[in-house]
Amino acid sequence: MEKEKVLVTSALPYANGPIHLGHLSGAYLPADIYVRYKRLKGDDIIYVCGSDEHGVPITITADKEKVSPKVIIDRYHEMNKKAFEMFGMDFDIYSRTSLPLHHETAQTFFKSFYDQGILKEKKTLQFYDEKAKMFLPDRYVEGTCPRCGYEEARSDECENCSAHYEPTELINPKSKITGETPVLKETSHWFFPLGNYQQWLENYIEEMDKKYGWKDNVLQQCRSWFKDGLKDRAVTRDLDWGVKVPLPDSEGKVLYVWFEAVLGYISATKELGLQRNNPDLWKDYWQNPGTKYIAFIGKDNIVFHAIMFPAMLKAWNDGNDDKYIYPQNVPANEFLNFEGKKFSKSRGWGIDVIEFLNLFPADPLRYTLAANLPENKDTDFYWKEFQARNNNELADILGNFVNRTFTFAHKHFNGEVPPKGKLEEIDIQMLKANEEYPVKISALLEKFKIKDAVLEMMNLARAANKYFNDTEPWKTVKSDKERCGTTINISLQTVYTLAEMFSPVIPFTAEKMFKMLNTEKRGWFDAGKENLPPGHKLNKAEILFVKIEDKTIEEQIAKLPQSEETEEKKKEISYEQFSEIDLRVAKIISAERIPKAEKLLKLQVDLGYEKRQIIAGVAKFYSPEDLINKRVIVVANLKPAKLFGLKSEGMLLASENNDGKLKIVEIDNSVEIGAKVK
Ligand code: B3M
Ligand code: ZN
Repeated sequence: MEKEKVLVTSALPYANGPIHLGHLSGAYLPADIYVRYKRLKGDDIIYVCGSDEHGVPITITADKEKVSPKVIIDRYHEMNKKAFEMFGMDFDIYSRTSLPLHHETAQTFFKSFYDQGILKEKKTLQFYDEKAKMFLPDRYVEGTCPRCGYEEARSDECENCSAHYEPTELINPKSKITGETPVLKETSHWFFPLGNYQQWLENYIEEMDKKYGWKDNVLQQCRSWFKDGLKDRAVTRDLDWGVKVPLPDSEGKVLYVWFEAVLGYISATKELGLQRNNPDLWKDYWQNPGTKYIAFIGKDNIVFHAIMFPAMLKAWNDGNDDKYIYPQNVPANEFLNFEGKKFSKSRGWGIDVIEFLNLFPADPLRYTLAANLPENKDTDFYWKEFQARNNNELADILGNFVNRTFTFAHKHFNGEVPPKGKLEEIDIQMLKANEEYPVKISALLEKFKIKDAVLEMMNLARAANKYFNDTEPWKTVKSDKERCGTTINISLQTVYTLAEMFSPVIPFTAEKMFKMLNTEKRGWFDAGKENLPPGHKLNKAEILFVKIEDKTIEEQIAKLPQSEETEEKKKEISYEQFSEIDLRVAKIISAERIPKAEKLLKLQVDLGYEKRQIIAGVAKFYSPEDLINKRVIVVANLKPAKLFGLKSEGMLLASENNDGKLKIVEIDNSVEIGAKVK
């Protein structure tokens, strides 16, 4: 099999808080499994990651704690690095974007774009806090939404009604730093003309998908960006913290964090080369057309990795002699939730990685997360599932098989691999499975179907247990020792195959298995061969998995905040207050999408006594056809509002899950249109 040259990156986590299980499932564990497998296969691979140490969230945390951003990034860089180590991440380097090497790299890119005349300078009006003497980034300004009246709207978008507007439209803006009313002041920024690269990007993505099969969630997001048309993106900000803009007269300006963070992958590879006394190492990957570059990320980072970053690399390549490669695949995952709700630091919902790994070993967590990766849709971590995966799968299937095999080898064969006797069909089938599984699992891993690959690994362990049961060595040990030896020989070969197959997922356990087998890894495609000659001496067995008791899991569940603490409850109202709301049954007569408003649908509803137009934020959950003729409940006396410039006279009742999914409250046809709801 031909060796590949592979470069793998995982999104650089913000050094702004501890990573949690959701991060692991999104961009880190799948990449680690892939990398470990590739290494076993003998491919030439490097795996690069590090902390993203700039950006407004970090300065906000620093302000809150009244310390410098440096204190924050040092704290969380170390913490996350340690968490990744405990979790068994096999990075070649875990770098950081605050390093001078990264600043230089990012500035060189910016300078090249500037010198090529690619960047456009534009003057914009931006909020300025006269007391703090600084321009305020979007997240530093809060005010009342000009569309729906929500009072905690951000300066350019409202999370309540999803409206986007100009900061100048925000009502009653307040600086989050001083609480003062900011003024609008002119500033100028550099814009990257992403639109100029749209055609190229569309071709690039189409070609990559054709050749390598991109994931649907990634393609869909990209296509929706293309449909809207790519626009100029500001790549500078008025801020102190970050990579300085390398131009004269740009005091107080830094590169936009996303512009430089993606380049952090390159800087980290440069640092790796320096550590290995091979300063040109990075070129051998980033500028080698023979390298396959895979960028693992979570779904919220798709636009930056599948659109922005390739466009930047293209812009570099257009104007320089040294040429970068582009991501060959961007296998983005959806999100992992925790016990049915989104992870939330502020509500205490979820668990940090270090906290978890102080309680349980890494492998059961790795296995549980890997068996349930959010590859195509959001998934959940449940404590009970974690317990079940550990007890019923790792311990009862894999652990049990290894344990039975070793017990027999030590008790009846002097701790040595017994020779095989004459093979029966069942033996031949088991040996065949040993050869076939590595091929099958490899095909899945190559396609980033990691969850399916993990399922197959456990299937091999299931098959092995069945083989052990069906050959009944506890009987043959008395009646036909040679026959018993055959079972144990083949079982030991299978323990070897399992150790190697499972090692990308549960590396700590696999190490123990190799030690017990008193041998080393041979490499992925040799795993299924007969690796242990008769007479090979085994080491003594170790316990691979400890069962987790109900009480241990219940303690963890009990630690979660009760729903009252996580739910914000509204204040009591009187019956009169409630009765002021005019709720009516209405029929939806027509529904259509609103261009540029991804979340909204324009509905015409019949209230019996009149027809109304309602703009409803349900476009993500319903297509217009779904809604026609449905009977719904409408707040009929709600003050009319304008959304996206369209009149909205009323509101539909809908329920909202913790993950933000909306479901419209429906009522059946036996109820008349216009009926009052009380
Ligand atoms: N730090 C966002 C995140 O942690 C961002 C990723 C950067 S990748 C270059 O999700
Ligand atoms: Zn709003």
